[in-house]
Amino acid sequence: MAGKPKLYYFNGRGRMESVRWLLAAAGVEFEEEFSKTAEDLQNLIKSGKLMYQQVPMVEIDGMKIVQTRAILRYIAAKYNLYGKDLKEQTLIDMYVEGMRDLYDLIMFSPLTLPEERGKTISFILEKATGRFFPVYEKVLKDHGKNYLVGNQLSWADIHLLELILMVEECKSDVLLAFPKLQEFKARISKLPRIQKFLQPGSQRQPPMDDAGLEAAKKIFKLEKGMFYKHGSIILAEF
Ligand code: P9H
Repeated sequence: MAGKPKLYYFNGRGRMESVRWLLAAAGVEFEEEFSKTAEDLQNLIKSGKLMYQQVPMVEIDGMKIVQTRAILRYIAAKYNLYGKDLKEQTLIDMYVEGMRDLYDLIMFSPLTLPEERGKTISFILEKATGRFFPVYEKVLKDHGKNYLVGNQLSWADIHLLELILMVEECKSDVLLAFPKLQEFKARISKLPRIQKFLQPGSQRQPPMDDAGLEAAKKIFKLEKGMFYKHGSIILAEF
């Protein structure tokens, strides 16, 4: 019997949070090894376990999977969360990749310059309500089913709930204009495995706070003068 999957990352959401969500929704228990310092990460790199000297990395089924999307796709396919055929899989990819465009804006927002933060949040909310949420609201309205694809739970549903909760952290009443998404959120949150993951004490990570940001800066050597460009906004500079 293979051991539990083991997740290698830092003690925060970042790129690994979607993996935690997907494993929890699949009912799969997992262990975590947190890099708490730059030295921890360097030691992990020296171990040769990281193909690109980067995390996230997940040890599962004798593999050391890196690249967040590759990790997620493997888990989705392995636990029957990736549709029943190629067309459903492609629909799920379309939904998940769209969600990820918005998700990455939120994921990097803690790294935004403090004076840019207001503009970043406004940009996130504008894209959430003007581009992304309308798509998923329409899908649920048009087919009248409980799930986004094939009337069964998939990776797309799990990622959408995670994303909805993250956007609500930016603006709590953001779903006011999206009644189907409100119903969807209530329904999916009540699924036993997800309900358990949403309870305090689970391996779900809270939003990044200042201490977490400082830790991430040190671990990943996010130094002054380095910045990420995403679309037309500078996301972070130190
Ligand atoms: N394509 C931390 C907090 C929030 C968001 C991202 C990073 C990329 C994938 C060390 N890993 C700041 O960028 C840290 C990747 C993986 C890959 C890393 C190095 C990141 C973060 C840590 N940086 O999708 O998995 O960028 O290992 O030397 O690159 S995560």
